[in-house]
Amino acid sequence: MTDLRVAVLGLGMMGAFHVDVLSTTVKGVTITVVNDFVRAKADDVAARVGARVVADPIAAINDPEVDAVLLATPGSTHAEQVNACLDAGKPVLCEKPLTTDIASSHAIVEREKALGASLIQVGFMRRFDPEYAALRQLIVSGGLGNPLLVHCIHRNPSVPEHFNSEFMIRDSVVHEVDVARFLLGEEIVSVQVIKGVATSAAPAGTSDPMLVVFETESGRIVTDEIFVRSGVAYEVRTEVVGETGSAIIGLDQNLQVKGTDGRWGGQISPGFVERFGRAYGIELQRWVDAAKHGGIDGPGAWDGYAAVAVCEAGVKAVRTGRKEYVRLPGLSRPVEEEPTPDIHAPDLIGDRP
Ligand code: ISE
Repeated sequence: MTDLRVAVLGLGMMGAFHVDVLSTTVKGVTITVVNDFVRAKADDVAARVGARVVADPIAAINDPEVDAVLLATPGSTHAEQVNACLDAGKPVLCEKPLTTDIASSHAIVEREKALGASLIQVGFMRRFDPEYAALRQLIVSGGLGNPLLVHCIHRNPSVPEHFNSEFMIRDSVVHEVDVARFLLGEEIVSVQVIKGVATSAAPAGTSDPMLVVFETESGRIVTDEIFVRSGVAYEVRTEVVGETGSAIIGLDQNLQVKGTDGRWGGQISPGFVERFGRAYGIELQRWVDAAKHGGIDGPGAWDGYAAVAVCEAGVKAVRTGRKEYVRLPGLSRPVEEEPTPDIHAPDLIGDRP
C-alpha cells in the first residue's frame, strides 16, 4: 500500500518532535504538508522533510495531497481544526487537550458519533508505553486481584513561568487522568486538590507541589503528586495496589553501576523524550497503520472529552479547595453528606493514666 500522506499542523516543540519521529522512525508515511503560524519555522521544517507549506490551517487540512492530520497546535484552535477534519472525513491525531472546554468537546463527540466513524485519536501517549501497557495487562488479567488504589508521582525537573496551579492540572495532571481511566477502565467522578508548602522555585501564588485525589465511579481512590519544579529529573511512577498484590512502573531501572568511588546507581531520565520517546514511536506507527484504513488505534474522542471534564473539575477544586464533581453524562453524582452537628470527639482527659 502507498504511504499515508500526513499534514502536521503546529511546529512548536511537540510538532517538531512528531515530524522527526514520523520522518525517521515511522514506516509507511510521508509528510506532504506542514503549517505553523510562524512562517519561517514552517519553511525550515518543509525544506528538511520535503513537504509543502500551506499557510492556512483549514486549507492544510483540506489539501488534496493530505489523507490524515496531526494536530500539535495550541489547544484553543483544536475545536475548529478537529471539526474541519470531521468535515473532510480525515483521521486526525490531536495532541491534548481535545478542546479547551466541556461544551465543544461534547459537541465533537456527538458529531463523530453521528458520522458513524472513529476519526479522532487523542495524543495520550502513555497508553503506548510498554510499562503502562504491561501494568494494564496485569490488572485486566486479574494478576493483582481487585485493584483498590492507584498512586501516581509526576515530577518534572523544571517548567516555564506560566505553569501555575491551574495549568499544572490541565497540562500535567491530565496524563494521570487518562492513566487512571486506562488502568481502571472506569470514569473519574470527583477531584480534590490539596496544596501544601510550595517550593521556593514556584512563582508567587502557584502551589507546586500539589496532591490531587480522584475518586472513580466504583469508589476507588487515585492519588497524584504533581511537582513540576523538582529540580531533579523527569520522574513518572505509578503504583497499583490490589487485593492480591501491588505493581509499580517508572523506576528508571536501567543500567546499574557500582563504582570505586563508593557510589552505586543508574541514569535518571532528564525529560519526557527520554522517558516516553519509545511510546511516541509506537503511538505514531499504530496511528499511521490505522489511518491508512480510515480509522484510529488508541484513545478516542470520548477519552479526550472525559479528560477535559475531569480537568475542569480539577481547576475548580484548585480554586475552591473543596472536592469537586465531574460533569460527564451518565455519571451518578455521589450525595454530599452534611456534617453531623452532634458528633463530638470523646473527652479522654479523665481516662489518661
Ligand atoms: C507536558 O505537556 C507533557 O505532556 C509532559 O509529559 C508532562 O510531564 C508535563 O508536565 C506537561 O507539561
